[in-house]
Amino acid sequence: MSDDRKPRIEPYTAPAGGWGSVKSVVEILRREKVPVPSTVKELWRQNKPRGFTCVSCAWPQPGHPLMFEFCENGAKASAWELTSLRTTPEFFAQHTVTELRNWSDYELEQNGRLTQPMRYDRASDKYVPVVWEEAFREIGAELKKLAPKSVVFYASGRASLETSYLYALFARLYGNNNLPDSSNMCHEATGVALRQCIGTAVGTVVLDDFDKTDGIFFFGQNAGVNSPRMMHDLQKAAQRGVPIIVFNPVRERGLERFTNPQNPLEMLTGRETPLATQYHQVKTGGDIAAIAGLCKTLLALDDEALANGTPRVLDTDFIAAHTHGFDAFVAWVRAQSWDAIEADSGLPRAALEGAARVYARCNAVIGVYGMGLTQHVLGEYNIYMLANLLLMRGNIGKPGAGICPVRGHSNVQGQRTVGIADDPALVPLDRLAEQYGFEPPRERGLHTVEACKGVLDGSVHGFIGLGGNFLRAIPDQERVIAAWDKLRLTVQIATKLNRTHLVNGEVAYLLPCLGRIERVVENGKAQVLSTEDSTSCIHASVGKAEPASPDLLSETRIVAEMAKATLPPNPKVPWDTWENDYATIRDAIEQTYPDQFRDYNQRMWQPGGFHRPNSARERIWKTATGKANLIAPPALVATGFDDAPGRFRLMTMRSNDQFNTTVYGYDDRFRGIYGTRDVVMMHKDDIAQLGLREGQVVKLVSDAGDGIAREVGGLSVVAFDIPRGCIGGYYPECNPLIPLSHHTLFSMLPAAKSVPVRIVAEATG
Ligand SMILES: Nc1nc2c(c(=O)[nH]1)N[C@H]1C(S)=C(S)[C@@H](COP(=O)(O)OP(=O)(O)OC[C@H]3O[C@@H](n4cnc5c(=O)[nH]c(N)nc54)[C@H](O)[C@@H]3O)O[C@H]1N2
Ligand SMILES: Nc1nc2c(c(=O)[nH]1)N[C@H]1C(S)=C(S)[C@@H](COP(=O)(O)OP(=O)(O)OC[C@H]3O[C@@H](n4cnc5c(=O)[nH]c(N)nc54)[C@H](O)[C@@H]3O)O[C@H]1N2
Ligand SMILES: [Mo]
Repeated sequence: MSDDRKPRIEPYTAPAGGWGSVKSVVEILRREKVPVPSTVKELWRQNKPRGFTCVSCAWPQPGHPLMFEFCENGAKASAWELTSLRTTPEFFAQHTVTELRNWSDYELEQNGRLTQPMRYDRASDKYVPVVWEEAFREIGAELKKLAPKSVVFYASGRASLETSYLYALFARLYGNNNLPDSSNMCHEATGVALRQCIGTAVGTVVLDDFDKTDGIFFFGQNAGVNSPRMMHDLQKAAQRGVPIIVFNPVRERGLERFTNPQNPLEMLTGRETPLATQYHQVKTGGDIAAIAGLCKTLLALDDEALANGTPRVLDTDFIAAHTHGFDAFVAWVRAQSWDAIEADSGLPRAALEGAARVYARCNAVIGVYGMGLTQHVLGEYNIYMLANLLLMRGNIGKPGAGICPVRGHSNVQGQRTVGIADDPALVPLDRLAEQYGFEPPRERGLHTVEACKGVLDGSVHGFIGLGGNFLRAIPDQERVIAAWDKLRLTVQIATKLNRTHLVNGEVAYLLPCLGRIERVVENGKAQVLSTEDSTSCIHASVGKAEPASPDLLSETRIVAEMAKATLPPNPKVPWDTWENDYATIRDAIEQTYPDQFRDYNQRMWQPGGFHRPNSARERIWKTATGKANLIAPPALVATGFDDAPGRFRLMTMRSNDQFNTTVYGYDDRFRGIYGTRDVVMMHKDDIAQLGLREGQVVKLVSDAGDGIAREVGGLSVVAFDIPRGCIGGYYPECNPLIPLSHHTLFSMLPAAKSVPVRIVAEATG
């Protein structure tokens, strides 16, 4: 496995997509030992009406899909789930949990799908098989003994709307709002910031807007890797001559040029579409300054237009009718000097003026963003700034324009829609109270960072994980792991073994579930699930593949059974009906959210799904002021710490060969890094200045100044095209370097894209 890897650094010259993509898919099909014909049959059904929603990213399904509506990374994610490899009770009999902790993330998951419910036996330090009934009985008995406020119900963003609704209801009936989710590490800043400035928690763009836009501004999102189906929409736009302006510290190949692997002519002729018309390598954490430069230029162009009597550059009608805080924001922009903007963005004034001129020429602009904006201490202000830029020219609430956060997990947005939220203000508690005849908890629950703190201070006693790899995804993981075995109860619902399952509470269960591609039959009837994508479209997802093992249960049934074993009977909460007929769960969801889910059971079959109402799209602003708010930031730099000699801004990145903590392989093809993830990417002048050389082994040491020692060693120095003072390392390997306290100001989202570190040469060099 990992042993025969030969690390190699070599620039990648090909476009994103193309033959490299095909090769990479063939490689994973081989490694997962999947029968190719049946896998191709499944891939054919991916993202189609009556097919299944891809388990990888949350990019929408078009109403008229391509023949194969999937991408390289979607195919990898499907192969990962359809694998013929199995992690059986025999496997667990052969390995102690302590021994498995020495396996890499790759090796653990590469071992294949879990097949049977398992219970951790502390005496032998092994997982032993258990029957489902007994597992549910003991979990229920344990939960009844624990204080409800001390139990955490975590969700990774993959489980369906149906399962998520039941899960959130279970937590509330049990007695808490402790519903942290992967969104707390991802786009929570989006929810908080967009509610403040435009009065919705989600983006305003739908797929159709990409056909109508005449400018795309792209901040900190790596579409070629993390939402590759979006490349088709970007390619179409580029071919129409739409300018695509990118702000990213790193030159991501997927944003530069693309060959569509599904277009035979392009593949055979090697034709590629250039994508970014301008590429600005902003400093990590420099987007507030960069956008301030764009806004400052717009004001200057508008001043000129006023003086010359030519058409205004600002959309003054929109600003007057729809916005609040415009004058204060303008005063702030005018007060920022070009010197400061250039220094803090790392971009020359002329480059920012050039980008702003393109923006001023476009009638309808989409602002796209991802983790490059959210995962900073001033993450919410990054988003306010992008919204400010869009609002200056009325680019929200008109065709072809809007703000487009690209969500992460395939149903992460949907989980929040149906109640997975630590903030009860986001949930119609009164309606739940009436529907189910109980008094829901009204106080805030724990989000991810607080849940970790609760484990550290001993106030959390139980943890249920609906998917995910919590202990690998969080910051400061070594500290949290060290406290984890004080928990009384840990329950993990999962498809594959990961590191989180190897750190257990006193009573610990590993419950294997069906994946989304697999057939779900309940009460003799095939069941359907549904999900919500990045553009708020909700569609059915039909799994048809043969389950990985006859002993797997659906996530929906697992949640319902745990709830039944824990809660007193309540005739208004029909768990039995729900787990036997998922359409009745959708009826319950519709009853809780009648405006959002009208005719749910019918409309989810519409090709492309049905769109949830979005007030900002209609220029109705559900904010405190009743208007769209322009909000000025407190600083030009989003990092939340000062630069200092020897201190670097570390951004933790995803490779092209992973899905979050799932490592598919060790090649980051587009970045030219092969066979290893143990690297630190640095500007060549920084390497020289520190007296290091390429290939030298170093360690990164936390420079958070909080007195806690954190380091990650064994990293080879790679010379990389990245701004000076900024360095890159991989997530999750670098997570031990992120202090739990290093998070956004309002949403407590770990600031994984600018972490203060120092670089220290290791003796072995
Ligand atoms: N194949 C695959 N698909 C995925 C995932 C995966 O791991 N693999 N993960 C899923 C999930 S949960 C999520 S949230 C999304 C994540 O998808 P993205 O939002 O694309 O997340 P990242 O790759 O972490 O970082 C995005 C980009 O931000 C840039 N960046 C870093 N710092 C800054 C900065 O300060 N400013 C700017 N402008 N850019 C910056 C990085 O160079 C990188 O290109 O993808 C989802 N889809
Ligand atoms: N340093 C750093 N840290 C980060 C980030 C970063 O950019 N940098 N990104 C953050 C982001 S955006 C996110 S979303 C989080 C991700 O955090 P999580 O969502 O917790 O992690 P994943 O890696 O997506 O979870 C992978 C596991 O999910 C399980 N799984 C897969 N499919 C299914 C299924 O269908 N059902 C069930 N029940 N289980 C399943 C498998 O067991 C697999 O091992 O990490 C965050 N952490
Ligand atoms: Mo995410």
